[in-house]
Order: sequence, then structure tokens, then C-alpha cells
Amino acid sequence: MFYYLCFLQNTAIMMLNLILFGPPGSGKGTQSQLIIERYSLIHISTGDLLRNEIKAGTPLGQEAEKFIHKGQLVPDEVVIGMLGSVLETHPQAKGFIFDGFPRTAAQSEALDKLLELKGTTITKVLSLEVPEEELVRRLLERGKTSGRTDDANENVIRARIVEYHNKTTPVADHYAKVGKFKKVKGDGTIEDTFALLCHEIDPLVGVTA
Ligand code: B4P
Repeated sequence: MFYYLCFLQNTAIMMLNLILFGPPGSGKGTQSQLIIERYSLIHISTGDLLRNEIKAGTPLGQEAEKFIHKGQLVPDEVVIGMLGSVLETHPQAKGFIFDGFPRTAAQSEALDKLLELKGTTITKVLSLEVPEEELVRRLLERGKTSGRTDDANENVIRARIVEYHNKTTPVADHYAKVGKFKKVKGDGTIEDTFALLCHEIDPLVGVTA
């Protein structure tokens, strides 16, 4: 029993669980792709999961679409339930990168509890800092080709940024209080930003510069 408990504890310590944080268009999705390749983490993007549900025409997707279309956050109970199910499908993961989740104080509390049940915790929150006008420019640019209705209209983009300031900023305080929150400059090139993120993540996995 003692050895089993030690094994469980070591498994928990060895997991690397990152939150990539920041406003819409700050590069979370873009950087997540690079991070999962380098560190072999499981990528969980609530935005992608919701868009898949919308595409599949599920009741969850139909509900989510009403909010995404207006630039509003999808209700907590919808997103938290969806995330809980996804975590259960990866019992062997060596770590997760959460992209676009948590986005409210309630979501961060739910995530803490879900990870506690798995015997693990958030390792670090990396927050991409990008000026608002650059966010709008990037999202309008993506909107030309992405087919995403929430990227096509400047008013909707600005509504998403307002939602971020009102509802998502408290998530930063939640993790800052326990010393896990770190700001990273996100307005350089994709490569520049990735290098700054690696500088933060490498020491967590024992890589020295
Ligand atoms: P998400 O899918 O999470 O999308 P996002 O935050 O708007 O942007 P993303 O992070 O993917 O884009 P990126 O910056 O990488 O959310 C969409 C919607 O779903 C939300 O508004 C909400 O309604 C709903 N939702 C999702 N999660 C939710 C939750 N937990 N709770 C409630 N609702 C939720 O990239 C943007 C563009 O910038 C790209 O074109 C990219 O190529 C470009 N770019 C990136 N880095 C760049 C750089 N360094 N230089 C130049 N361009 C760059």
C-alpha cells in the first residue's frame, strides 16, 4: 500500500499541466500547437471542442453557438461538463495544456477540483500579453479565411475582449495568489513568443538553458 501511494504521488508530481492564458487573438491556439510538439502534452482547447460540437449539430453545439456568435462566453455548466468528459478520455496523459480554459472564476475552481481527483494540479499559468489593437488586427485577418463568424465582425471581436476583461481577468488573480501566474510578452513573432514560453517551461521539465 505504501509503495502504491508513493507511486501515485510521483505520478502526480511528474505531470506537467499548463494553462495558456490571454485575450482572444493573443496566440493561445497558435502557441499550443508548438508546445504540444515539444513537450508531448495533451492539448485541450475548449474553443475547438465547442466548434466541433457546433459542426456536428449536437444540442450542446446549438446552445454554444448562440453565445459564440455574439462574442459572449458559453455558460459555465456547459463548458465544465464538456471538459470533465474530455479529461476522463486521457487517463495516461503525462500532462495537459489547457487553451482557452478556464475563462471564469467558476471554471478555475472546477478545474482545480477535477485535477485534484486525478491526484494532480496546475503547474503554471502562462499569460500572453498583447495590446488590444493588435488583437483586433489579428482576428480580423484570420476572419478573412477562417470562416469563423466570431472573427468576421469587429464589434463581435471587441465584445469578446470586453468579456475577457470582465469575466476572465479574475482567473489570473486566482492563480497569482498561489504564485503560479507568469506574464509573457506575446506581441512579437510566433517564433519569438514560442522562445519566451520555452524559457518558462524548460525548467519545469528539467531542461537547462
Ligand atoms: P477560442 O477558440 O479559445 O479562440 P480565441 O481565444 O478567440 O483565439 P485563439 O487563442 O484560438 O487564437 P490565437 O490567439 O491563437 O474561443 C472562441 C470562443 O469560444 C470564445 O469567444 C467563447 O465564446 C467560446 N469559448 C471557448 N472557450 C470557452 C470557455 N472556457 N468558457 C466559455 N466560452 C468559451 O490566434 C489568433 C490569430 O492570430 C491567428 O490567425 C494566428 O495566426 C494569429 N497569430 C497568433 N500569433 C501571432 C503572432 N505572434 N503574430 C501575428 N499573428 C499571430
